[in-house]
Amino acid sequence: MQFELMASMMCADCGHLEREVRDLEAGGIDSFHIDIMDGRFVANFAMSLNDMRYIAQASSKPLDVHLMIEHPNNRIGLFLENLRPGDTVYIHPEAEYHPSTTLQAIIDAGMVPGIAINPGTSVETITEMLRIVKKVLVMSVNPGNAGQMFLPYVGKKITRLLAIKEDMDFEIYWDGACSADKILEYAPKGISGFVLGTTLLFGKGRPYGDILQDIRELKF
Ligand code: S6P
Ligand code: MG
Repeated sequence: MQFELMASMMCADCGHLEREVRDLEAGGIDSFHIDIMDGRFVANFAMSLNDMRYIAQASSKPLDVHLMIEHPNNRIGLFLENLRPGDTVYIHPEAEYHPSTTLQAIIDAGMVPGIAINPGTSVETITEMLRIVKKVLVMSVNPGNAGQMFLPYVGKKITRLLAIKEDMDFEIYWDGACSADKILEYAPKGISGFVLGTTLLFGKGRPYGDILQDIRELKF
């Protein structure tokens, strides 16, 4: 079964960020998920522009930048100028007056455009954006924190997105409380990748490579 695994770097040991990046890369992670928060769109501060820059330099793997900031268009250049073509940038349409303008800036810079959608955001309100994005990051927890419980009502929205993804040409990614049983259930249905945080990858007292190998060897 083909699917991508992304490491949620806000869950990593930030006192040893270089080692964390190295160990995750050696362990076979596909990309680094960077949660940028401004304390306004969400009531938390996670990673910063500097953390993102540092990880971009420390690794050759793609970055998956999840902007949980108000009005990302005001600052989008700061992020884009520090990324490589092919890195993904997700904005929250709920946080922007003109999300399609911001998405166009991401496309023009050569990055992969994505939207991250909150549990309470319906497919109807984002349908037009599905025509221009390549990736949809479905939040299965409310944004702002790691270590939360999966919100089961998000499952219905995932089913609806899976039904239209081929026609509208986008891929679906999972963010929040990702467990092995969710990968077993949703990878065969067509979810392209999963963000791994405290639920499955970090703070387990096991090498990342062993955990990632166990996930790759799940019996579908
Ligand atoms: C939440 C953020 C996520 C979390 C991730 C953590 O606002 O966007 O990327 O870091 O969900 O994973 P877990 O397994 O601790 O929920
Ligand atoms: Mg995230």
